[in-house]
Amino acid sequence: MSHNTQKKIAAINDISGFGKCSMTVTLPIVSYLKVQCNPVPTSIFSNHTAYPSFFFDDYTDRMVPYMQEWKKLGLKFDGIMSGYLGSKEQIQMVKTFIDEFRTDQTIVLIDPVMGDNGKTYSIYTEEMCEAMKGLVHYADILTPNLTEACILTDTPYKEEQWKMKELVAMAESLAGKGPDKVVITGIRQGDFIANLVYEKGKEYRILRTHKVGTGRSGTGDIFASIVAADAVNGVDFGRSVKKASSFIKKCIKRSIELDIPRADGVCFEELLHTLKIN
Ligand code: PXL
Repeated sequence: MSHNTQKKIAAINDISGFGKCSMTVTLPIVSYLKVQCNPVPTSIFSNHTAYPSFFFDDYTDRMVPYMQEWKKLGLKFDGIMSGYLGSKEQIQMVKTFIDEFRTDQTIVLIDPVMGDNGKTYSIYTEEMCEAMKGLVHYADILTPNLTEACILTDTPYKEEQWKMKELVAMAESLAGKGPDKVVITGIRQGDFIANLVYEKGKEYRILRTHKVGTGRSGTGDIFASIVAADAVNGVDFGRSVKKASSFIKKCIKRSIELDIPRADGVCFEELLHTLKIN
């Protein structure tokens, strides 16, 4: 018997008590997709940082002893994923975790959560953006939104009018740093939202869905959670991207019906049962 018989993903992320995002999204979604989800908390927030005020407790210095216990248990992970990281030290901690726990079989997904709509999130500094560039080298799968892809490749941000050539150049530049698979999400194209899917050795693809409503908090975390669990389950990358974006679209529609404020994220619980395992 071993602790490593069931598929599992170590999820390095914060816990935000309110405003559905990060760990509170990843845990249920990864579990629903039949993969054990093992949280590595980076910090605890009363609510995420898009609200005008929040309480924040940094967990960075507790992360090493936490990991050491997992080492003692001999835990091995099919996947390691990271999301929102609140300091440059936490970004370093993710590197340490990957160095300690990655095996030949481990798929590492880095969601370089840094900002949206052309702006960085409130506590994100220039120094952290630089540190995040270093973390890209550790990824097998990278899931930046358009803003994050621009920051990571030093490309000026613009809202629309992206030429395919420019988007592919960003994806290629990011893949050049290590990841085999890159998806740039949230590209506005008129009434559509597009994702650029880039896989080394394959033709790039642009996958579009009809835009509904406006952007909402936590949707990037839902996206990354589905893609990470699917990757561990052996689901084709393009299929997984399609599945994640159509699920998010349904969640946004339902959240509009229920009149949920944008910052509160999406009511994915209502629709989790519609998510396909493969
Ligand atoms: O959804 C990304 C995210 C996660 N965690 C915290 C955040 C954000 C985005 O604002 O503030 C604490």
